[in-house]
Amino acid sequence: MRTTVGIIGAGPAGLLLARLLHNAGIDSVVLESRDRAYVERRQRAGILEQGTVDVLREAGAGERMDREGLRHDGIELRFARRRHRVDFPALTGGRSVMVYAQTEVCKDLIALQLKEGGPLLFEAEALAVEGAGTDRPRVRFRHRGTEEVLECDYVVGCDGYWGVARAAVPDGRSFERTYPFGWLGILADVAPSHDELVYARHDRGFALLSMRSPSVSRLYLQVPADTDADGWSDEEIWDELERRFETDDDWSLRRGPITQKSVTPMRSYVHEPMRHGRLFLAGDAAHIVPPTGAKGLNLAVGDVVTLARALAHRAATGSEELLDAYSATCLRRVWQAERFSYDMTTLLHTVPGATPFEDRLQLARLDRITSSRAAETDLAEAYTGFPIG
Ligand code: RFL
Ligand code: PHB
Repeated sequence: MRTTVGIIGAGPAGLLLARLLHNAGIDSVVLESRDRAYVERRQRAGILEQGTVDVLREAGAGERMDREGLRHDGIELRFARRRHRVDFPALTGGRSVMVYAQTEVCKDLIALQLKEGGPLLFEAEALAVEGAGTDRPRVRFRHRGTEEVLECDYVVGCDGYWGVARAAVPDGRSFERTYPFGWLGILADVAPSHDELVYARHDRGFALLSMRSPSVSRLYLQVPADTDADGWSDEEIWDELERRFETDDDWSLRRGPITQKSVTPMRSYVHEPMRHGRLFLAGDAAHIVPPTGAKGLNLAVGDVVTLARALAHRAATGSEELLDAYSATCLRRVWQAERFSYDMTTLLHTVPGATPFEDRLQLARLDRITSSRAAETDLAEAYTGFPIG
């Protein structure tokens, strides 16, 4: 098998890259180790930045998103039983975000790829990237029990944190931080208890109220990193959420049947550089952020937009200038998102063993954000998104 761009992984990064390349007249093959149903059901991100929304529309993948996505003009910060709304358009000159789940973005992109794009092979597991430093990089993969080779001009590792592509970038350097807590996430068949996301800091730990649709809620609780989701009964989860979202007014939490629950560990990670020869890394394959800033999917989108532009420039002019700049261009935005995600995480989570002094500092940071327009604007700008490229 031969193609111009071999893409490993059919998460949002790989699928959107294939779509952007297709629109630019560049052929590609996507290899995905899981089956289609698994990829379409994996519960993950829920928030699209304005820039991501624009990219999906321009790529011709925004039709259902525009019909079913929910535009959000703000979030609520909740602490010390108080509520504070951050008004995005007022603080950022009109920017907002969209609630449209990653599962739906992936479903839309898969349908388009199968209808109009190049090959997308499910149950095709990449085993290794070979010859990344040569003109003829290859991906060795296993498809339904048979080992095969995909020969490419370029290979892009969009295979997430646990993928194989990163191992083929030698002499790299990685930067990592783990956190002593994770998120217990639930999906529940109940209308969201608030019309915008609520980020709550509480002495018992962080909680987040999000949603998937007007009738489906998505909620998270900070829990110790080694928590078993099945150790929490539905009633215990609702009781704990109620405590952490408590306010002095008459706000109340709606309960409903929980249809899914799982625990996500939290990690910050960056691999530099994001390229070796003709192998490029994009999305979670190169960097991870804790979910508190809602940045992971949006970072993946920024990477592949930058890469698709560079590959189109190479095809049109023969110049590798933009490909050479790819890693540095992406990393600048990546580190801004790392910084913001870290700040949001440490702002809102309680750390086991924190001193009373550290607790007070955390409340002072929240007080600052909710009383200074400059501090609040900084949060609103970062949340609604850093420019791509
Ligand atoms: P993905 O989505 O992990 O996709 C990688 C794909 O590669 C496949 N794969 C392989 N295929 C072939 N051969 C191999 N050897 C392979 N190894 C792996 C995998 O099966 C998979 O299909 O990476 P990608 O495309 O870079 O996308 C990144 C995003 O998925 C991720 O950053 C976000 O989900 C993070 N995230 C959030 N991001 C946001 O922007 N906003 C949010 O609100 C948000 N909330 C979240 C999140 C992530 C969460 N979890 C579960 C980590 C909330 C949670 C709870
Ligand atoms: C989600 O809806 O899954 C979600 C929203 C905001 C975040 C993280 C996750 O910061």
